[in-house]
Amino acid sequence: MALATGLLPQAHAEQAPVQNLIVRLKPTPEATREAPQAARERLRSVATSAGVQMSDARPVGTHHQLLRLPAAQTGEALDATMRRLRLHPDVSDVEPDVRIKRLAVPTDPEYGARQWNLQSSNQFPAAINMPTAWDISTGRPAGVVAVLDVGVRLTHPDLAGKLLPGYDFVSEIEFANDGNGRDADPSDPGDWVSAADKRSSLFSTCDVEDSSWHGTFIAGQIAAATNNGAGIAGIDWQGRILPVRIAGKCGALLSDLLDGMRWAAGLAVQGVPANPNPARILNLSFGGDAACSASYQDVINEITDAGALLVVAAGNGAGALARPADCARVLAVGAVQEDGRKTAYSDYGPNTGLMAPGGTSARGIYALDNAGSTVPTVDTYGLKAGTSFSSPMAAGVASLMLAVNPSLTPAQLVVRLQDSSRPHVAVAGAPSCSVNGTVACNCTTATCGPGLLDATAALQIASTARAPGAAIAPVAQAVAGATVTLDGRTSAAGAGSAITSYQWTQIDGPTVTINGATSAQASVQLASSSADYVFRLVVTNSDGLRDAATVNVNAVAAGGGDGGGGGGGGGGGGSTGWLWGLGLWAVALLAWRRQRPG
Ligand SMILES: [Ca+2]
Ligand SMILES: [Ca+2]
Ligand SMILES: [Ca+2]
Repeated sequence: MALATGLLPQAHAEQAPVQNLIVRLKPTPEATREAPQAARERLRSVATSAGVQMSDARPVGTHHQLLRLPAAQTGEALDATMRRLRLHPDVSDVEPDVRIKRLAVPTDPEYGARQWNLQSSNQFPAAINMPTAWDISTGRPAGVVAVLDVGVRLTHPDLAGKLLPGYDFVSEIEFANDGNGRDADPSDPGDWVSAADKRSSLFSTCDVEDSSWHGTFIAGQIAAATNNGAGIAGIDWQGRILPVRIAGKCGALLSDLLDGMRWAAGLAVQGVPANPNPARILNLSFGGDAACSASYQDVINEITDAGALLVVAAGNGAGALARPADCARVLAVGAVQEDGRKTAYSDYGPNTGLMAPGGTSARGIYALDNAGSTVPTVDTYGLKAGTSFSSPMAAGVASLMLAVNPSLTPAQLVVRLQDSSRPHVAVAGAPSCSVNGTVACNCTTATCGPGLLDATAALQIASTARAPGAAIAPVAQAVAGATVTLDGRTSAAGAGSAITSYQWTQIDGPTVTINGATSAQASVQLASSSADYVFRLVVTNSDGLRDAATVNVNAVAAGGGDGGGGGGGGGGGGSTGWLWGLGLWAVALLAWRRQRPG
């Protein structure tokens, strides 16, 4: 008792001067309830006999009194005063009256003034409730969030100590703008496209624009140096950013992007040294107009299986989700404005993973910037709006969830972020998003997915033992055309709970019918040709909590095992494959523009 109350605050006492001590006297034998005046006089005589000067006293609660010293004390003097009191036979316990700081409120000067999106949803309906989330966790030093973007200004003072060695995957020198192809320096040299650039055939399809400093901005949103008395607060105070440069002028090449994603998650990329700091969370605030492609989904499957969650921007076209936001197993984040309505620009749809603040021109998101319109100059701060800046908020919160519970899988992170989301806000008089998506509108789950990102609620359920654990038995290599059993019977219900439903869905591969899609065990008859499939199981327990797991099924055609037939087919497709590659390259340049506010 006295040990706990005496020792812990003493550490604080050494840091700040203390003028009051909170003292409890042992009860007098004759009276159970001592009058305040009598208690005060007894405290005075105790203090005098203990050799401690008391200038005043008043009751604190029912059993304690506040003993005011004539002057504030610190360090050894304070320890000695407390020890003398504690040794007095009439004293039950003593502790210093320290100032309790809310450690969870960052000291960064722009936090209160500009980072409305991190604050209480009581104040701003769209805000993500960071202050009470930071009371639960401020992250862990081992946390790694990859920012796949145009690179980062590594010298920005509000990123000091927050960056891991990254890599530059931009392979085409003309677009890379740093004088070489892939290299170990992911710093952002600027991604501007000038009018003169646009007159050349190489850049003729690009937009003329100033450098965006898009990756620096996002890195700061997720993990700016916090409590450093400068600039902004990051969401993850302890974790670090892995800068992965995948775009230069005019956007990213799809192949560079996919290689960058694999490397960020710790997977091998030919010709590139292994990444010693694999990220568990990847933020990708890039999008395009095409639907999710096979190569994209394959890489997403690989990195998800490796334990990394890909968090992506929904897109700024005020329409349906496109890749990567429409790919399976990603968390696609759309943008709401301060009052909780969907922004006029945000893409949306029922497959939106979450909504989070994206800002508007009237009230933007504030983070790190650079003053240069072409090459970098002074490191600064600035405002932006777009789904590009909604996604990093979810990525930062997911990183904090891993600090609370490092065993969470990507699927578990998504489910818990969604289960903890706040309901959409209905602003009186605003149109419904299902009627008109090109103005700010009221979301429903049918138009904008499960709800609004809530950091506090997400961290509260990050570690709950009451959540179920979905588990699927691995499927050994299957034969095309065969019937395969999907076995989720080892799924756990969670403490004190029972599994109330199973739901199997297919998320990749040729479409097949799932028999028993709501049972613990399901089965599918595979297509007759070789194919790779991914199936997903969501279990819900009697507490209404969910968990998800996925299983890969790789089916080969019977009789194709000697490689003869398969090899011939591959060779025949070679020339068209090469042409397809060129086509992708062109599509990549056209479609893989950085998402900008609409
Ligand atoms: Ca380079
Ligand atoms: Ca470089
Ligand atoms: Ca700061």
